[in-house]
Amino acid sequence: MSLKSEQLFATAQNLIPGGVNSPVRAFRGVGGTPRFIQSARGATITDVDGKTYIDYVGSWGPMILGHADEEVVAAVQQVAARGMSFGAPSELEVELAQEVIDAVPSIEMVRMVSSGTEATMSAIRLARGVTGRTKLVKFEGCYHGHADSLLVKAGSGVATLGLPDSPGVPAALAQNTLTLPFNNAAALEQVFAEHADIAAVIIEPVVGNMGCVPPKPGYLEAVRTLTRNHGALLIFDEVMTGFRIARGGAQERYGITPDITTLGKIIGGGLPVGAYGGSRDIMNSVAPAGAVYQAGTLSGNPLSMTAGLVTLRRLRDESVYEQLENSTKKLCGGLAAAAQEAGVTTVTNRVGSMWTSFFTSEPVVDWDSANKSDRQRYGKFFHAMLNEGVYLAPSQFEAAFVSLAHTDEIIEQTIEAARKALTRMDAD
Ligand code: HOZ
Repeated sequence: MSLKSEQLFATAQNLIPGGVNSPVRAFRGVGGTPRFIQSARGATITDVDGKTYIDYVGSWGPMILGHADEEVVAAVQQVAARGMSFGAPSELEVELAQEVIDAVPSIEMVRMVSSGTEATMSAIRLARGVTGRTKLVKFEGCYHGHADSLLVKAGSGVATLGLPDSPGVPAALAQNTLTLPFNNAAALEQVFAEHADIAAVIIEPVVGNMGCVPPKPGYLEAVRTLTRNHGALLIFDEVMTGFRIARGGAQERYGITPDITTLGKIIGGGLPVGAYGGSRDIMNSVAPAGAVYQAGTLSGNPLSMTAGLVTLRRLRDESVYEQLENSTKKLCGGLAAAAQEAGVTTVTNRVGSMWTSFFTSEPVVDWDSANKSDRQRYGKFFHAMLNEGVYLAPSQFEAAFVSLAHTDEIIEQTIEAARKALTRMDAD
């Protein structure tokens, strides 16, 4: 029973569109009532009805240290007592900028904003400003936030709700976004042959927003070469992958240098943040150094900077990535074996501590193959896991995340829960 969650959801639906402040949370991808969360600690979250779950959403990526990490909480409390926002520069912004620049190979200068959406929106304006070109290339099933030019064949909540595009996006704007299949270099080559006016190609180098979909070997290299040869900028959207699949993100893991990188999630340690960065030359085009305008009242606020700084400093130790790799590998191996034992066909994709089990029999390499997944079966699995005390993403088309608080014991408990859930899901 989730009585209090049901009551809260009923009330919320009268007050907030769909009862939630971000669509995927409404459980429409899996059915049922969203759990209203009261608290979280380490690898677990506890709902208002007092049920505790092992959590693989991790606030959609930021909680790499686990929830309510003591050091992060203490630092944020201390800083909050000295003032929560100044609308003027502070030392913490300089420290976080330095931390990001030291870690992310292609970033020489960085600008802080307040969300991933703001970061990608600003990165695109910058690319257009620098190149003097208009068109943008994105990939089907990739999601880069909810700015107008990016809500075309997008993943995440848009895919979950089955919305092709969003009303309210002017056709004139959508026409400037060219959408191609992910993992298909020939399609990108062709689009460059047909359009001379491409300012930028924006890509999730490892997609998280149609579920976890890795790049095929050589694909990112081809994207880099094509963009360079055609004078377009390459934007890596590392909001999810930054400090997640390696300290320096996908660009470190795959050895590719983008022109502009967007960040978010982990760099705010659980508080609202986004960032975009690149070479000194490109970033000096941003106001007030240059003419491309972008601003924000809460940008670089001391609370987000502090939570981010404490988090990133803890991630300096390379062994954390080894731990994440090993625990997620163990988890995904266990889940795949449990599915096989139960006679349930799944395909599990993983890069570092990002993963998704797709309810399909074919390799998932792009949106078309992800979209072949059986959403209803995912919904059944999701609820069976919830009954066993494991909270997964309430959509087939979202990545799951392992944190440093997911111990071996917690991973084993999850695999055991999956054994039961996969055996019982069709009976429920
Ligand atoms: N679309 C977000 C994840 N890819 C979900 C955001 C949220 O609901 O918090």
